[in-house]
Formats: sequence, C-alpha cells, structure tokens
Amino acid sequence: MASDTIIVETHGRVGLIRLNRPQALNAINVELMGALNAALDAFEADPQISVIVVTGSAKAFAAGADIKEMQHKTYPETLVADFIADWQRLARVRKPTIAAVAGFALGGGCEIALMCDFIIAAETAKFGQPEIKLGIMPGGGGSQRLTRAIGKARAMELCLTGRSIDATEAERAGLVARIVPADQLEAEALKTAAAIAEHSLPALLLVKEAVNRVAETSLAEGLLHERRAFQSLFATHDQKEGMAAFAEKRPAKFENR
Ligand code: CO8
Repeated sequence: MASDTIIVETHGRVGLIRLNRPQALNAINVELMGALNAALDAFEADPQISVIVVTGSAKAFAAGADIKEMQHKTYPETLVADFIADWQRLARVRKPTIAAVAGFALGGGCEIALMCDFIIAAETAKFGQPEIKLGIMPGGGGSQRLTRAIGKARAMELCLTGRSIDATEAERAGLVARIVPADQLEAEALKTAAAIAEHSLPALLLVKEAVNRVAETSLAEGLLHERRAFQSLFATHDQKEGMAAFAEKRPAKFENR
C-alpha cells in the first residue's frame, strides 16, 4: 500500500520504519497501520534484512491511536469489523525488532513500542496509557504486555490514572532497555540493530522465540523448549563457524545472516 504515513529505509541488513504523521504526532490511523503491516511483511520476507527498527519523530514516537478517526465508531461497528484485531502484526514478526522512542509514546504508541523486542529511549521519551481519560481502556496490549514488562502494581497505576512516565522512570521500571541522548537515538538504535544483524539469523530467531515463550508457558516447558532450540542450532553451519572462529581467535563469518 503506497502511503506517506510511514517512511521506509534500509541500512545494510537493518530495515527502518519511521512513523510519519507529523500533523497528528504520529497518531495511528487505519492507513498508517496498513502501511506499517505491509512494510513489516516486506522486511520479514526480505532475505537481505535481519533486524527491524521502528521509530517516530523527535516530538512523538506515536501519541496513540487516532482519536478523531475512532471518535464516532459504534460498538457494533468495532465488533463486526473486529477493529484493531490486525494491529498486532508487529508482535508476530519473527526477526528481531527494536523500538527507538523519542517524545510521546502514549496509548497505542506505547503499545506499538511494547510489541517490539526491546525499547531504546531518548531522554525525551514519555510513556503512558492515557485511554482511561478518554473513557476507554488500552486495546493493543497495554493491560497485558505492559503488565508483563513492568509488573502489576506499576501497570495498574499507569492504566488506572493515565499518568505518563519519563525515560528515567521507564528504565527503572524495566520498560526500556537503555536511555540515550535524544540526538543520538537513531544512530544508537541502528548501531545496536547492525550489531545484532551480524549474528546468525537462525540463532537470533530461536533466541527470540525462546524468550517470548516466557509469557506463554510454564518454566519446565520453557526450559525444554529452550534446550531443544539450543540443540537444533548444532545442525547449522553457523554453529561450526562460530565455535571454530573462537578457537582460531578470529571474527566469525556467519553464512545465514
Ligand atoms: N489522535 C488524533 N490526533 C492527535 C492525537 C491522537 N491520539 N494526539 C495528538 N493529536 C493531534 C492533536 O489533535 C493536534 O492536532 P491539531 O493541531 O489539528 O489540533 C496535533 O496532534 C498536536 O497535538 P497537541 O496540540 O495536543 O500537542 P501537545 O504537545 O499540546 O500535546 C499530547 C501532546 C499530550 C500527546 C496530546 O496531543 C494528547 O494528549 N494526545 C492524545 C494522547 C492519547 O490520549 N492517546 C491515546 C489514544 S487512544 C489509543 O491509543 C487506543 C489504542 C488502541 C490500540 C492500538 C494498538 C496499536
């Protein structure tokens, strides 16, 4: 779908998607979400791409779903169309994903960041689930992924009050992996993504699957899944190469990147 609501770039093996509705602080509407999903499909299918970065502008990652677009929807309409059911594509991407967040990441914006594997935040980032102030509630994982990320007490407080937290509080809560100066956000995210993309892609995909099992399964099942995935990597050339390179004191040259 051709749309100017996102900008898509490639940087070596890293695919970058920039949310781009500056007039609405990157509020997520149907057009933007369609374009984002299409870009994710394309990067997922592209063998030249190993890691995906999602970012916004200096002022806003995304200030939520587009309130003006949703304003007049009725309950039967949302139910019959299963409104926002297809807004979770990002969470199903198999390749590693990083959210690079500056400015507002509110409501659906916070939820999109949470759908990524981890968040790198600028000092200016602000996270929150302000839906309660609109008479609604989080709908894209704010009550679920946020709770898993920062625990019940903190998530409950944020969802019930609608209060925003800054980057420091978000880092302390475990919501963000790292805070960087605002003018270095994109460079740092791309650098981190490029470093990840150097690794063996089969190993990256299995790491991601195994970590994500935590939310879906018991410890015993998760440990079994991890062990079987670990064992399966001994079938790859990259395991032979990675271990040979260590023994020979040279950088590894992975073939499945
Ligand atoms: N929807 C539509 N337009 C928006 C949104 C939004 N969420 N946020 C900002 N805008 C628009 C404003 O209306 C304004 O437009 P205009 O210039 O035409 O009046 C423009 O962006 C700039 O915004 P402000 O003038 O308000 O900028 P400020 O710097 O004064 O304030 C804020 C910034 C605090 C971020 C403020 O804009 C705000 O509170 N925005 C709404 C935040 C919010 O409530 N978000 C939650 C929305 S509901 C939701 O996300 C449901 C999620 C469903 C699941 C999604 C899964 C991915």
